[in-house]
Amino acid sequence: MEEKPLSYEEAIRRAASAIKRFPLIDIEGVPLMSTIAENWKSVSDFSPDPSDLLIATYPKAGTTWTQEIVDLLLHNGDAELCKRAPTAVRSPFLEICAPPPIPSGLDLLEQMKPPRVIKTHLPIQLVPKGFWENKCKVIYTARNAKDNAVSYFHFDRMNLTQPEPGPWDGYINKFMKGELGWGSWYDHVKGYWRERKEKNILYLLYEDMKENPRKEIERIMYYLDLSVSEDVIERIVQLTSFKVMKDNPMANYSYIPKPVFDQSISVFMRKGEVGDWVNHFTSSQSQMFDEDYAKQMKDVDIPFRFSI
Ligand code: PPS
Repeated sequence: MEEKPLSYEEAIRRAASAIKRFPLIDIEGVPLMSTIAENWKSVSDFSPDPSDLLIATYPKAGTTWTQEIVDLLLHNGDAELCKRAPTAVRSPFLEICAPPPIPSGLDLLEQMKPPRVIKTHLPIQLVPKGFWENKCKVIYTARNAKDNAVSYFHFDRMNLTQPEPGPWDGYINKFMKGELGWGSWYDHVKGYWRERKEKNILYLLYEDMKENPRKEIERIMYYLDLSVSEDVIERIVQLTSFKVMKDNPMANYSYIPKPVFDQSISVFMRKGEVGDWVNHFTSSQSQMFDEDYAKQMKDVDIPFRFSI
């Protein structure tokens, strides 16, 4: 008798005992989870179809939110259809590799027919060349550095595949030095910003999405050459609000078992706010961060906002 393929959730449950806090390994100057680094060649050789869409972000910048908006736009706001599978299956994470039987991002992509929506946290210089050669559309979402660091800190506490975050004070330093998984936030946001015009990248800011979701959803719609009605846009605004996504089991990562994401430590859909950093940075930490930020960002003018 033929065995039924494992569901994604069940595969993760079966691999849970092999999960650990994987160390980071340097790939071309960028620290990546060892499981990714060990499979780097197959990731780097990935050849997308020209119709594939890439959603690129630094971790915790609003990836899942952007993925949900795109899925709903592609399905004319059909909420039920967009609950057909968890985010990670609907829109696979290109470079992720985990112990078997968990399918890697590449495994999931292989089973799908283009056009596919693909997630990556890779900095622009590590994105497989095929995306540029095939002129794939790319949406980049960036979030202000302080909120991004806070969100990443809480995520690293509960994501038991990531290195121990250690105390917040030291974590800020690791963030500033680019020692966290996927490397420097500064290089990441600058890399995509500099190439956005030449490579036709739609560059979004989390703070703009929060302030005026309708406007940013429309920008995504135009970029994707889609046309949905006003009512559908309004529905997508509602369906992708923090509150609704937090309760959506296909978008809130509640399907990841506790040995991988221990959401009793911190939930994936934590706060979803702009400006939560004020509850974490002391005034001296904030000053030190601002001084370093001014140096690291002096050569670009990306309109980040730390409050709205
Ligand atoms: S990941 O693991 O890198 O894919 O995480 P990512 O999805 O990029 O980031 C998670 C943070 O985004 C918040 N989030 C949202 N904010 C506002 N509205 C919506 N709909 C939304 N969905 C996810 C999520 O709560 C995490 O931020 P924090 O600040 O930790 O709450």
